[in-house]
This record gives sequence, C-alpha cells and structure tokens, in this order.
Amino acid sequence: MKKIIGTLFLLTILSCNSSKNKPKEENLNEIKKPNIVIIYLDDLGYGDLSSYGATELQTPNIDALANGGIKFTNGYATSATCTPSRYGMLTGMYPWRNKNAKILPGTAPLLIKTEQQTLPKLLKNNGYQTAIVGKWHLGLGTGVVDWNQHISPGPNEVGFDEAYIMAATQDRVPTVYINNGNVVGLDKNDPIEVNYFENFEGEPTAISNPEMVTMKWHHGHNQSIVNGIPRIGYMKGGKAAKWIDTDMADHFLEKTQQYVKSHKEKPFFLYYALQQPHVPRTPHPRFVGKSGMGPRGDVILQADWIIGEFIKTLKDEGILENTLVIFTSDNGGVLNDGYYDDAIEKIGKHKPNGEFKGGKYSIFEGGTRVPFITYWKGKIAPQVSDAIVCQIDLLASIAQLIGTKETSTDSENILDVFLGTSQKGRDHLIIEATGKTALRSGDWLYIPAYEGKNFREEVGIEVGNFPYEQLYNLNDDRKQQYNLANSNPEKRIEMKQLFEKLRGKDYTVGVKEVTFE
Ligand code: NG6
Ligand code: CA
Repeated sequence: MKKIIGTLFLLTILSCNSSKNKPKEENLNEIKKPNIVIIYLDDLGYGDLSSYGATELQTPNIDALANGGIKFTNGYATSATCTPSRYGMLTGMYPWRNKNAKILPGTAPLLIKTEQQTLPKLLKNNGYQTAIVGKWHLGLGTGVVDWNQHISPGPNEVGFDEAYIMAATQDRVPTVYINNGNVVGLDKNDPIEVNYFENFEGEPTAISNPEMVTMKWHHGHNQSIVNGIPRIGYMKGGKAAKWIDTDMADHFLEKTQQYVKSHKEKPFFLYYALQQPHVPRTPHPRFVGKSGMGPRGDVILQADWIIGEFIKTLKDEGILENTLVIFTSDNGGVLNDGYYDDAIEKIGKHKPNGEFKGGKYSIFEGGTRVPFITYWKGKIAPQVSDAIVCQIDLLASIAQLIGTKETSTDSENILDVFLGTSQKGRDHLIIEATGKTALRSGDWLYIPAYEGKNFREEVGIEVGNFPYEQLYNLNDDRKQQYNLANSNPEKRIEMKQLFEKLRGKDYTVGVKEVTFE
C-alpha cells in the first residue's frame, strides 16, 4: 500500500512538473526524469554541520538542503573508510563481499568489475548523461598504470560518460587531475612515475628533506613532497600537471558548474565527490582563519560555500526543481589523520561526530553514521526522518525513481523513504570498519568479538574492537555507553544469529589489523 502511495505521489509530482514545463511530446520521457546529483563529502562527521547540531561552525548552505528536504538522523555510509563506502554506494553491493574493498593506494587497479552493475550504468542505460567530478579512490587500470598514456579502465568503463577526477586521495600520489583517463596538463617531456614501495633516486621526501615541508606529518605522509605537503607514495615528474591544493575545491566546483550548464537540456546524473575535509586540509586563502578552528573548520566552511554556489547554479540554470540532490559523506570525522594541522588544538567545543562514539575507522556509530540529506525543491516535503537508510540503497531506490527495477544487489528499494512519503527504512544493515562488520537491526547494534586494539593512539579514536561481544540499544543509548551483551542474552543471541545469517559465519576471515606507521 505504501509503495502504491509512493508511486502515486511520484507520478503526481512528475506530472505536475511536466505540465509546468509544457514539454513537447517527443521530449516528454526525458523531461519526466529528474536530474540526480550526489554531493559526497570526504570524512565529514555527523556533528560537523549546524543543521546536525554543530554550534561552533555555521554551514548555512548545507543547512538549507537539510531544512528544505529530508534530514536523516539514521543515515549510514556502508563503511568507516572511503573506498569501501564508495564501492557500496556505486555498486549497491556490500563492500565486505569484495575482499579488495579497502583503502586503496593510488596505484591500485580498478576495484569495480567492468561487467558489474553500477549506479551510473543504470542511469546511462536509462537515457541519462552521467558524470563524476572529484575524488575517485576506486582504483584505475588493471595492474601497472602508465600515467603518461590513456588510463583505462576507470570511471568511464563503469558507467560515467565524463570523469574529471583525482585518482585516490588528496594525500596520495599521483597529485594530478585525470580527465576521461588522461592526466590534465601533462608535459610529455616530463613523464610521471609513481611507486608506493620505493622512492626514485634523488627525489626529496619528508624524511630526506624536512626543510622542504610546510605541513608537518604526524604519522605516515612522509614520502614525496608536493606543494610543501608530504604525501603517501612516491612520485616523479609531471611538474606542470600537479594540482594546486588550495585551488582544488574551486577547481572541482568550476567543473561541475560547466557540466551542469552544458548538460542541462537532458537528464543527467552527477556524482560530485568533494575532497573536503579529508587531509591535507588546504583551504583557499579566502577561507583561512574563518572558522577559528584551524584548517579543518576552514575547509568545512569552504565546502559549505562551494555547495551554495553549486545549488545556485542549478537554480540559475532553471533546473533546481527538476533535480534530486542527495548530500552525504563517505565516513565519519577524524581530527588527526596524519598531519599536524591544529585540528585537535583548535577544536574547542566542536564535536565532529556529534554525540556518537568513535569516528573514521570505527565500528562505533561515529564511523558510519553520517549526515544524509535528500532535497528536491517543491517535491520533497521538509522533514526529519529517523528511518534507517544507507547509501547502498540509492541504486535500487533510484532505479524505482526512473521506472525500472534493480534487485540483484544488496541495495534495497526505499524510494518512498528517500522522498519522504514513508518512514519505514531498512530493517537491518551491516556496517563495516576496516574489515570488521557489525549488525544494526531496529534500535539495536551488535558487534561481534574481534581481536585488536580498541583505541588507536595515532588518530585518537576508539575503533570498537573488544575480545567480547557488544550489544547496544541505540535508541536509549546513543553514546554506546552500556554494553547489554551480558544483561540481555536473548537479544544478543537473536542479533548474532541474524548477523551470521546475513554475513556468514566466517566473518573474521581476511579481517586484518589496520596499522598506521
Ligand atoms: C590512511 C591514511 C589517512 C587517510 C586514509 C584514507 C596513513 C597513516 N593514514 O591510511 O591519512 O589517507 O588512509 O582515508 O597513511 S579515506 O577517507 O580515503 O578512507
Ligand atoms: Ca573518507
């Protein structure tokens, strides 16, 4: 019944929309399909937005989406790190089904199989133009990549018509933009070489030449130096192609604005993957010092401004009312992720992950519970939703939105929830943090016993490993302070059984300790 109401609602809004635009008959199908934009932040925590409770940072542009759309309070990334979350969102498959879905080096091969179903492929096959601008971090090529030739397979081979990306992360080499498989601005006489195991002879690193470093490394991040920032991995050559860190956010914004302007005549899907507030945090000079919280706060303010500009572009181009905007983040927040950048010293009262325990890398809620907003001007009624939703569900839900079905993955069709006509989200969800998995079902969270340390000194985060089972009621105990595994054995056993049914009994196989240098 709810499905029927949802579908009726959608048909009504689509027909309202099309009658308002008075489309020509032959354009009817295309105009009926809304544009879809996913704005995806990197390491933005649940508590980093004023609409999600931050008092020390003001994020008015993102708040406008949260307040004008659906603000989900139980919205999840699949994972507490980047690569697996992006893999889950784009393929609709739980990342723990793919043993290689873990934080990838810049030289990793493409993680998504070219024959695999993906969100951009689904949309492309249904008449959409598709594009990614921003962070990729899902591998490129099939083994050894020659960065001086056309790089393939990559995003273009898994469904994106257009791909303007950075290969991995802002802290990993190669520090260049790649446009549809070609390094932007490459001088063929200065070829790029990349290696994650050994340095190139004579190339400076943060260890050999600490005087060249302007942002000090704390753990890891002591290899090649680019723009004074020491990175993960070694890189040689490509001088003219290297990005300017402080310009990156504006650069990606410009690319998305150009894309919107030149593709607005037909429906498009744009995956806009901002690099902020991941390390190294490099605000443009006009945002430096604006937050009083150091670079981490500054880049959040910059990202908020950028998103405001992007939404303004949709508006100015007259397509805001025909665009579904989804805003979320790939994992929870972290303060010290490898550089000394005042994130800890200047944090004050701010809580990047709100009241949730843990953060990035953590199986506690701070790792995967993230801001999650759906916004569709004039179509989605503003509201707060406590339904459990996950980024993995976008595939099947968007399939429904465009009038098709997608049932072959872990993705659940909860379109009604994303459009706000139902509050009934997922019954259960498996979340993941650096290979370790846990079960959310209803109000409950079950974490099996795992080996390894709970507290990661380097990042200052409790990741949730204990040699005994944990059971929390997230409704009564949002901070995960009371482990009820012993006092409520019935629930624990019920959760464990469901977990093992969904996940399989060999869930510790292949789970390795993540170590930081
Ligand atoms: C870790 C990096 C961290 C960050 C992370 C990936 C070290 C010591 N730490 O290995 O700085 O780059 O990988 O972050 O190298 S993610 O958001 O892309 O998952
Ligand atoms: Ca991330």
